[in-house]
Amino acid sequence: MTPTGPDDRPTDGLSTDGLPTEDHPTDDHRAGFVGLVGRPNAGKSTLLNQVLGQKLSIVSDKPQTTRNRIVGIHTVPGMQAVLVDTPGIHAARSRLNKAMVQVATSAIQDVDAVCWVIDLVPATRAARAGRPPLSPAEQDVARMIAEAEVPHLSVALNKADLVGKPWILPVMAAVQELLPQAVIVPISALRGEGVPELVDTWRDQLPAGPPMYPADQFTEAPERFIVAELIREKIFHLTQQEIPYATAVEIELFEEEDGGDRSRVHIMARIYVERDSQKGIVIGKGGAMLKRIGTLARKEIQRLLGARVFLELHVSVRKHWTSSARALKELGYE
Ligand SMILES: Nc1nc2c(ncn2[C@@H]2O[C@H](COP(=O)(O)OP(=O)(O)OP(=O)(O)O)[C@@H](O)[C@H]2O)c(=O)[nH]1
Ligand SMILES: [Mg+2]
Repeated sequence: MTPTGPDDRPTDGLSTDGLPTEDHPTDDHRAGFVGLVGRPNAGKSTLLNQVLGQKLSIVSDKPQTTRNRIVGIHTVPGMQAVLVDTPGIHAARSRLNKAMVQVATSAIQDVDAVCWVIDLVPATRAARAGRPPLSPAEQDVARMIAEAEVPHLSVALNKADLVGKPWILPVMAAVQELLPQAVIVPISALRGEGVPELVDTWRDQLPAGPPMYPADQFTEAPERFIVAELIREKIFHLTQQEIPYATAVEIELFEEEDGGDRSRVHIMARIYVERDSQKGIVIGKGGAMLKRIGTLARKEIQRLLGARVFLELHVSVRKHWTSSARALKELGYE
């Protein structure tokens, strides 16, 4: 006998004929966008890379490393979480920095769930000293999130590997007080601890729906963009003071040789700085600095492309590019 009455309707999302009903999808596959936001240097890009299990977004120990919205696609059975890495939220003065913060604030509006990444190191240090764990700058981020009325919120208390466990509790309490709806997860984005729990939280928060990207696609970012970023990362690692912040990288040539079978890729990139003195530093004595940047970048680009890479770097001065609307547009920042 087949059940037909309203009371014995199957509850597994299937109609009696086994086809999906409109309000009960056949499976509970989840798909949607998770925006990673927070202060500069909190570990957002490290978290993105850890979840993807591969390097997509560049990372450095200097703040304001990420300048663009970078999409990483995490596909597992039952879920596709499209992670949106964003620049750190900070008090911005230059046109470049304002554009960066704009990227982050608009990402908050555009996603299904927000994950606020907090660096536990300064937060626990403040707690130990009897001060409020969240700095005024972190509280500004909380306010921004609260005002955006985001549908779902998780908070990743990051760098847990660097702090004493008992001191995480006052930070949790401070976050919970500001944002009672937040699901708080202590993690180490670097080592991966707590990250599966965080991903489970996202799964619960994302809407039901089919995947939006093919399962083998891990990003929306073009290869050229990632290549330019990898070069910029080496400049962040190898130079100091204002140099990283005065630098942009543009790919001028990206040519697959040998009939496009990817056995060798010829890349020409131009590094822009704002002043002659900066150009001298980036090139270095006898070209030594540029050579170091090139050697380190080439290794990672080869890994990314799975091909031998011939990398040519040039350095040019482009005065005041960080404040020029036209330059920012051309360099992909506005
Ligand atoms: N020990 C430790 N270091 C971490 C962890 N997560 C990130 N870091 C380090 O923190 C620094 C900043 O990491 P990023 O991932 O670049 O931070 P971000 O939030 O993307 O920074 P911006 O792009 O500048 O906004 C790097 O030196 C990372 O190696 C962690 O869990 N533990
Ligand atoms: Mg970053």
